Amino acid sequence: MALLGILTYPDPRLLELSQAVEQFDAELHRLLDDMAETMYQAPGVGLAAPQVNVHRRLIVVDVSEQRDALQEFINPELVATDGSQECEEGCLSVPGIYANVTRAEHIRVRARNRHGEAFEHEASGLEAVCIQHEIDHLDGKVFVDYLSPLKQERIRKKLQKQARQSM
Ligand code: GNR
Ligand code: NI
Repeated sequence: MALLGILTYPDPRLLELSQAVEQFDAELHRLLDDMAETMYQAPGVGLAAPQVNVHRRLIVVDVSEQRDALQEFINPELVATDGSQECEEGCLSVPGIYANVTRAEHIRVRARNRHGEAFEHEASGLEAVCIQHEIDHLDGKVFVDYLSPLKQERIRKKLQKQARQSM
């Protein structure tokens, strides 16, 4: 297994639209394993492939206390949503920034597992927030996009400055 590098906002590669996974092969399994290791090491509750510069539609999620309930979703799609909730979100690609975002409270996701088998899964609360946050990454979107233009500009400047100082 290997730790993968995580892209940082406002890297333009985070804006790319990810493409569907078509091959459920050993290379995919290695990527999923490496993404899980990277998520646990960070630590984060989810990770989407484009954050590690792989522009394919796969995400890993673990919102459990014990960090022992890994979920993998390949080509995930929201097939139903209900209600709304506000949650303070963070993102491994937007380090040190936290802001409230409103999303659906309950969701139903359709996806494939690592063997290519289709399944559906229902989620609520933080798990639902996390899955919506990860699917956004697949569409080139980060939580900062939901904030006011002024807040977006402040975050962009702050992270650009940090990136310069770490060179
Ligand atoms: O680790 C993460 N925590 C988090 C907290 C609130 C809402 C969403 C998240 S996802 C984030 C990991 C990440 O950046 N995934 O893309
Ligand atoms: Ni994120």
